[in-house]
Amino acid sequence: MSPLFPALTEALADPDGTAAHRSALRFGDRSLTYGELATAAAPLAARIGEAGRIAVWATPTLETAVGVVAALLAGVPAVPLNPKSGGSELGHIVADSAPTLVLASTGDQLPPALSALERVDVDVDVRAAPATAASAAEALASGLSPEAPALVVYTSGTTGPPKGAVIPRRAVATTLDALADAWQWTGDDVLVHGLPLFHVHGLILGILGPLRRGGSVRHLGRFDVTGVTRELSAGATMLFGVPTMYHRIAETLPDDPALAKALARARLLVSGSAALPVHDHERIAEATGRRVIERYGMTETLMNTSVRADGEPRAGTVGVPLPGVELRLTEEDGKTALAAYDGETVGEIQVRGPNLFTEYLNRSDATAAAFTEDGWFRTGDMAVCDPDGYVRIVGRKATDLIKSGGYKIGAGEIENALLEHPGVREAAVTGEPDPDLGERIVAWIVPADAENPPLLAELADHVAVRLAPHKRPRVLHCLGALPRNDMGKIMKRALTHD
Ligand code: MCA
Ligand code: AMP
Repeated sequence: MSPLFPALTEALADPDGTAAHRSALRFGDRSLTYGELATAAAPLAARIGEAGRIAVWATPTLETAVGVVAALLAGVPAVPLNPKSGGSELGHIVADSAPTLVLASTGDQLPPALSALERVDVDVDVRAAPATAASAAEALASGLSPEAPALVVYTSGTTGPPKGAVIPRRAVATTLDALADAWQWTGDDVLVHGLPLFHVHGLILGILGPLRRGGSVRHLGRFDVTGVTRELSAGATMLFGVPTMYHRIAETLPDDPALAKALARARLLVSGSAALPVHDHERIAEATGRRVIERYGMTETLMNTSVRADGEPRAGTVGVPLPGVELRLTEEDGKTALAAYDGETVGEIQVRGPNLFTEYLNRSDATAAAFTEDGWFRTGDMAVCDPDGYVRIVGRKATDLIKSGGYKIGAGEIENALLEHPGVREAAVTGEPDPDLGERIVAWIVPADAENPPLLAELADHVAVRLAPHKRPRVLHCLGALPRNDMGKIMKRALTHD
C-alpha cells in the first residue's frame, strides 16, 4: 500500500527537503515539523515494530499523536485509551484487545488496570535523529497490506461493554481522501480543534487527516472558544467540532465580536458526531456570514456523507454520500431499498464501501449481525433522502443509544454500573433532550432503601470511576417500581414522561 502520510515519508527520505520543514503538529507551545515528526516517530516505530498490538494512553498531547503515527509507521495496530476511563471500562478494553505494551507521556500516572503492560514513554525531544531507525521504519511502512488493521477503536452498543471496531489502513486512507475531495482539503489547510484523541473524530479526522494532506493541525488541549478565536485569527483555516462545541460558540457570539470575525475568515467550519440543531446553524450564520457544514460518520464506517465545500449548504442535512461510499435507505425488513427518495419516506441508512471497518474484535456474532447478507452495514440511523441525494437524519433505531456531547453511550452499560451500587435495586437509563449536550443521561432507579435513596452526585461518581465521566447520569429519578410490560421488560417510553 502507498504510504499513509506521503509528506512524512518524504521527510524520512530527505531530512533537508521542503516537506521536512513544513509544520505538522502543534499542541499549545509545543510543535513538530514533518522532519521532527519523522525523527520522533521513526525510532519509536522501530522500537515497537515487533509488538502485536499496542495501547496508547490518549491524552490530548503531542505524545499521543506521535505514538499513533509511530504505530502506523510500524504497521502495529493501536488501541487509543480514554485517559478518563474508569476501572471496569479500562479492564474490559485491555482484556479484550490484549495489547503487549502501552505508550504514554513521561510523567503520566497509569491506572492499575494497565499495570501488567510494559510501558514505553513517547519521546518527542527530537534533537537526536538515528538514521538507521528512520530507514528501518520506512522499510516497515512500505509493503503493508491495505487490509492490515490500523486502529482498534472502542464504541458503545445498546447492551454490554464497548466493542472494539477494527479499522484497516485502507479505510483510514479512503475516508480521508474522500473528505479531501468533498472539502477541497489540501496541505495548505491549517486545522484547529479541541476534540479528544481516542475516537475517530478527533484522532483519525483531526490528527491523521491533516498529516495525510501534508498540512498541519493545532490542537487546543481542551475545547474553548478563546482558543478557537486565537487560532482562527492566526492563520488556521478549518475548525472541526461536535455540536456541543458549536452550541457554545453560538451562545458566545452575541458578546464576542472577535470570535465572529475569526469564524468569518475560516475556510471551513465542520460539525459532526451528532446533529447540529438548525437554531445553532442559524445563529452562527447570522453572526458570521458563514455556514457550518455537517458530515455524518460512525466509528465502524468512518465518514459516509458530507455537505460539500462546493455544494449547497443545507442546514439540517448531512449532505451527500462521499466518493466511493454506497448509501441506501431500507424498509423495515432491513433489506429492501426504498423505491424512491422523496424527502419524506423514512428508512434505515445502510452503507457499503472501502471506508468500512473489518470486524468487531473477538465478536464475530456482533460483526455478522451488523451486516446484511449482501454486505451492507446497518447503521441503525433513520433518515430521509431528498431527491437530489441530500440525507437528513431523523432518529435512531435503538432507543438504548444516547448521544451526549457527541459521545455514543449505551444505556445498558450505565444500568449495569448503577446496579453495582448497593443503594440501587433496579435501574433504567434514558436520554432526554439537552440544549448543550444534545442529550443528557437520565437515571431512573428503585432505591434499595426507599427512606434513604442514593444521591445523584454519589451515583454520578460511581459511574464516572467505573466507566467514564461523560457516561455519568445528569438527572436522577427515584421510583417505587419501574414500569414493566407483561413480559417483565422495562417500558422505557413510559419513563420519558415523569
Ligand atoms: C464532572 N467531571 C467529573 C465528574 N463530574 N469527573 C469525574 N467524576 C464526576 N462525577 C469532570 C469531567 O470529567 C470534565 O473534566 C469536567 O468535569 C466537565 O465535564 P462535562 O460537563 O461532562 O464535559 P465538558 O467538559 O463540558 O465537555 C463537553 C465536550 C465533550 C467538550 C463537548 O463532551 C467532548 O469533548 N465531546 C467530544 C466527543 C467526541 O469527540 N465524539 C466523537 C465520537 P475535565 O474538566 O478534566 O475535562 S463520534 C465519532 O468519532 C464519529 C465517527 C463521528 O461521526 O464523529
Ligand atoms: P460513534 O459510533 O460514536 O462513532 O457515533 C456514530 C453515530 O453518531 C452515528 O451512527 C450517528 O447516529 C451519529 N452522527 C454522527 N454524525 C452525525 C451528524 N452529522 N448528524 C447526526 N448524527 C450524527
